[in-house]
Amino acid sequence: MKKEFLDLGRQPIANNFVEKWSEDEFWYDLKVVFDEDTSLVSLKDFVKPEMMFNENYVYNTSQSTPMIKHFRETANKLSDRFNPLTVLEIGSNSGTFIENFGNDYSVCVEPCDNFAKITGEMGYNTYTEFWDTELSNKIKNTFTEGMDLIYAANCICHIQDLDDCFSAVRNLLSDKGVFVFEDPSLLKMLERGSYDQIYDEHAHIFSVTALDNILKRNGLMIFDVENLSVHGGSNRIYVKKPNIPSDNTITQNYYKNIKEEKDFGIDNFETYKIFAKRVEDSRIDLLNLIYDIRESGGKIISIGATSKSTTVFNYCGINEASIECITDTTPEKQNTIAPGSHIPVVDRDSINLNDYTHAFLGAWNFKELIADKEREFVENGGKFITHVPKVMVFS
Ligand code: JHZ
Repeated sequence: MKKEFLDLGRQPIANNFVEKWSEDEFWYDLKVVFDEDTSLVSLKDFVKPEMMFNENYVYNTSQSTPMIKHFRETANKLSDRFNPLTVLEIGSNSGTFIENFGNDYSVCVEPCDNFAKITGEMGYNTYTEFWDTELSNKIKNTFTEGMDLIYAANCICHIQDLDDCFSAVRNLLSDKGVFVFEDPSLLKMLERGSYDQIYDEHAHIFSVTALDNILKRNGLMIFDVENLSVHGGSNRIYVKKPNIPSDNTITQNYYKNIKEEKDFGIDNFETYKIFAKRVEDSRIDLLNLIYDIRESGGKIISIGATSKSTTVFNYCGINEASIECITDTTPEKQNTIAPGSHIPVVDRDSINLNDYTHAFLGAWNFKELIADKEREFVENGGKFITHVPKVMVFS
């Protein structure tokens, strides 16, 4: 039984950064539901995957130095712990994880042609397709023993049909195989009020509790959970087939996470109603703050043209009249307009930050890094704005 608790209004495709406005910009209703049976939080209406993940997809993990380090460390950790011979990555993007493994026994799955081309050129066997049972069967024709490690980062929560996704994983895991995936944490989102984790690509926001329920019904079990700081708080979930001999007994971390979520009320619809009220308050606070800054002659810029900021700007009705432009380090996002809000996106090096009094952190998850890079802005009296965990100004 799915119950709606949040309406974030009409929204465009979160990563559809285009050069100029077009009349056929796509809009959909961004509403969020809670499933009483599994405790899964999902979008009420999904956007067709091909509309989001195609040859124009702009989010590139190689553009983020902290994420390159994150994936190198993750690859080393998983190699040391599981010593996999065969590795498959679902949603391999520009190859920042898989490049840490040799290409003889590694497979990439990536539906966005622009990124599939990159890992293909790096010598990895790349399937330019969406992950599903059919593809899993196809790969099994070549890798008959199955894969020792199936990994995915910020990808499984993009997959709308989780039952098909997990049975495809089960089908392709070798006997000693592990499935490891990481996505933003629902608990962290609820604690931090970071409603901007919700956008078209995130078909679901995962709790360990909901994953536990859905994996179990697909013949898989969680044996470990790690809490990560990336992307504003993520969980890394370790999964295997039950009854398969393995050194991986269920860890205390698994029980700790389930208990923390239970204590927070992750399985209780009331929790989501409280969150929805907080989101509404956040919107009012942000609009009031922007109004006050503009009234007193301030000028606002935004840093990081993120998927998250697409949700914030369109939910709050923020446009160029309030925030003059957005800077982003990704070349493909520069000299475009942001989805829906149409705020221009520019190269950081093309503007003087000191021309602005305030900088909104669209990439609040990189707050420390950005504050460190932009010390001069603060020294000259500049201030940052964030809405996480609440709307505030700081320097
Ligand atoms: P960042 C992406 O969301 C999309 P986004 C995706 N759907 C997903 O699931 C999540 O990640 C987890 C720029 N930047 O990582 C680079 C600067 O300009 O928060 C990026 O464009 N200056 C896969 O889009 C953006 O900000 C900087 O100093 O919300 C950050 O995007 C830094 C550090 C970043 O993900």
